[in-house]
Amino acid sequence: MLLPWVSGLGAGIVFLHFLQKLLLPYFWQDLWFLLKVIRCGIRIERYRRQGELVTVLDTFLSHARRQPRKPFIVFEGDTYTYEDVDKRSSRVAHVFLNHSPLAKGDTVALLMSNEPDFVHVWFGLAKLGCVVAFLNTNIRSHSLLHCVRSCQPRALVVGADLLEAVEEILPSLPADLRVWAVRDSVPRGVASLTEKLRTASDKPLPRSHHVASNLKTPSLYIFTSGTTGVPKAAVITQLQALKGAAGLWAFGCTSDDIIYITLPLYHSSGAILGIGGCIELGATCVLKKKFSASQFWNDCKKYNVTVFQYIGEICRYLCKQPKREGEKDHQVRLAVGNGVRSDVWREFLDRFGNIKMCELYGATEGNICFMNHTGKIGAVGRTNFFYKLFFTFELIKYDFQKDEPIRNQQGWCSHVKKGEPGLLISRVTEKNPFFGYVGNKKHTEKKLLCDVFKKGDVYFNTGDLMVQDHENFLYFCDRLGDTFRWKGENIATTEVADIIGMLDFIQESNVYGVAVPGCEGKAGMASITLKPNKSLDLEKVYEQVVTFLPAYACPRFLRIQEKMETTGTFKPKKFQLVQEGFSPLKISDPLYFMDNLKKTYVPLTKGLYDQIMLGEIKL
Ligand SMILES: *[C@@H]1O[C@H](CO)[C@@H](O)[C@H](O)[C@H]1NC(C)=O
Ligand SMILES: *[C@@H]1O[C@H](CO)[C@@H](O)[C@H](O)[C@H]1NC(C)=O
Ligand SMILES: CC(=O)N[C@H]1CO[C@H](CO)[C@@H](O)[C@@H]1O
Repeated sequence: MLLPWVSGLGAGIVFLHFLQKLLLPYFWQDLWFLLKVIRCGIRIERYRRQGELVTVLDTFLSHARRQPRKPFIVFEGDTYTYEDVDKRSSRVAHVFLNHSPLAKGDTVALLMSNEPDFVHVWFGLAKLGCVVAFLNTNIRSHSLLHCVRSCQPRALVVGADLLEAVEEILPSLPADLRVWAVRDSVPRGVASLTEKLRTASDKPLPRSHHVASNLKTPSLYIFTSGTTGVPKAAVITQLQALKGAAGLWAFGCTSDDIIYITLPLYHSSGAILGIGGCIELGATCVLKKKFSASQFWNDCKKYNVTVFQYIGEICRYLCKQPKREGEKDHQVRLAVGNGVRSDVWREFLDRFGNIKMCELYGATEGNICFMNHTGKIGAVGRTNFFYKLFFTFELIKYDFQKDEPIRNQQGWCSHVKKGEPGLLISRVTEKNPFFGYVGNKKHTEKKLLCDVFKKGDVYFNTGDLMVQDHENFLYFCDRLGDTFRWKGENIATTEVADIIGMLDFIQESNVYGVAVPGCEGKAGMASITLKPNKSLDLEKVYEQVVTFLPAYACPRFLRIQEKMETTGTFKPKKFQLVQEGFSPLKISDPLYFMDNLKKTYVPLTKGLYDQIMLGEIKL
C-alpha cells in the first residue's frame, strides 16, 4: 500500500521540481541567499538587543583568544598568527597611549602599503577607539595634503617606503599633527614608531577603550572620489564594516579557506571585504604587497590558496600570461570581486578551471550592494521579490547630454523599462542610511537625489548606469558624472583637469574617459584649449601630470580643441567628446598619446591607433 503513495509523492516532487525550474529557475538560489542575509541581520540585531555590540575588532579578539596559534596573515613567507597580530597591535596601542594621547573617536591617518603592519596599526588604533583614515598610497604632494587635511587627523602613521612622500609635504602639514614612521631612522619632525614598539607592552587593552556604544559610530574613513570631484573620505561605520566583513561568508567561504589578497588595503574591498571577511570567518589570508600576474599562481599553489579577491583587470592580466603546464592544478575554488567582463570571465574559467566567480557590486560609501548569488556570467547580481523588501533601489532615466536625471513636467523622475540602461539610485531610509563624507556637507548632499518620485523622498545616487534584464539580472553598463574607473581606481576628472589647468599655456582642460577595446573601465583623455598666442609644450604637460598625479590618473590621450563647448550650466560638454573617443580617423583635432619611454606626448598616428585597437600597446 505504501508503494503507490511513495511513487505518487515522488512524481509530485518531480513535477513540482519541474514547475519550479520552469517558472522560478532561481528560486532555491534566491531563497538560500536570502536566508544567509537574514541570518546575518538577526545576529547583528541580537547583539544589539543584548546591548552587546560586536564590532569587527571584537570578532578578531575572540579569535585571538580561541585560536591564538592559527595563522592570520601570511606575508612574504612569514606567518603571523592571530596571537601575533593581537600582541603587536596592542603594542601599537600602548605606544599611542603613552606618547601621543589619543581620545576615543580621534582620527588617525594611515599611509602604508600592503604589509602586516598596516593591520597592526589599524587594529592598534581601533583598540583605542580611534577612527583610522586610510590614505591612497599612490597620491603625492597637494593631493596627499588635501586628503590628510580633509579628515583632520591627530596623528599620521607612515610606512617605511612611503616616508619620502610625506617628507615632501611635511612643512605644509598642520603643526600639531604628529607624524610617526614605521622605520628606525627618521628625519626631523617625524617620530619612529618602530623604536617605541620595541619597548612597548603587549598587554591587552581594557575593552572600555574601544567598546562601541552604537554601531553607527564611524570606524574607518576610506577615500573615494565618489562620482563627484575630488577625493573625499567616506565614513564607514561599525555596522557597514560588519556587513562588508560578512561578504566572504555570504559567498560560502569558511574558516578553512585561505584567502589571497592582492588588492590595496586602502580600498574598502581589500580592507573590509578581504581582511574583515577573513576575520569574520577566522580564516587565514595571504597578503601580497602588490599584485603580480607572473607570481599569482605560484603563490596560490605555494600557500594552498582557496579564495582570491579580484578586480576585472586582474583576471585579464592572468589570461594574458603565457600558457604553462598544469594551470588547472591548484586549490582555488572561489573568487570574489567585481568588474570582470563576460568574455574574460569565460576565458578565465576555460583556462584555469572551475572557479566560482562571485561578482559583487557596491560603492564604499553606498547603501546598497548586489551579489551574483546565482553565478550568471556577466551579471553583477540579481534582484527579486525578497531583495526588494530589504533594499529599495530603482533604475531611472538619464539625460546624457545634460548629465542629470530626466524629470518630467511635474518634476518627477521615471523608471526605465527592463532591458534599458538607467541610473541606479537607492532609497535612503532609517534601515538603509547613507553616512556621507567627512567634513564637507556639500559633498554629501551632492550624492543625494531628493524629490525623486514624490515630495520628500531621498535617494543615494550611485552614479552608475545599470541594466536589469527580463530575468531580473543586473548588469553594470557605465559610470556617469565626474569620475571614471581605470586600473581599479576611480579617477576624479576635475582633479586631473585642475592639475593640467595649472600650466601657463592652457586655457581650459576637460577630462573624461574613453572606451578602449579589451580594457576594463576607461582610459583618460584630456581635451584642452590653449591661451591666445601660446604654444603647446607636450613635454611640460607630460612632466606636469606624472609629477602631480598617480600613474593611473595620467591622461593617456590629449586632444587639442580650438574652443571648448559648455553646457547650459557652463560645465564643459563631455558626452559628445566621450562618444567621439580617440580615433584620429574621426577626429580632426590634433590628438596625442602618452609615451612613457620618450617622456612626452606623441602625435597619435593611424599606425599607433591601430596598435592600440589591437591591444599591441599596453595602456
Ligand atoms: C598545502 O597543502 C599540502 C597538502 O595538503 C601540505 O602538504 C602543505 O604543507 C600545505 N602548504 C602550506 C603552505 O600550508
Ligand atoms: C597675439 O599676437 C598678435 C600678433 O602677434 C597680437 O596682435 C595680439 O594682440 C596678441 N594677442 C594677445 C592676447 O596677446
Ligand atoms: C554565491 C554564489 O553562488 N555565487 C555564484 C557566482 O557565480 C558563480 C559562477 O561563475 C557561481 O558558481 C557562484 O555560485
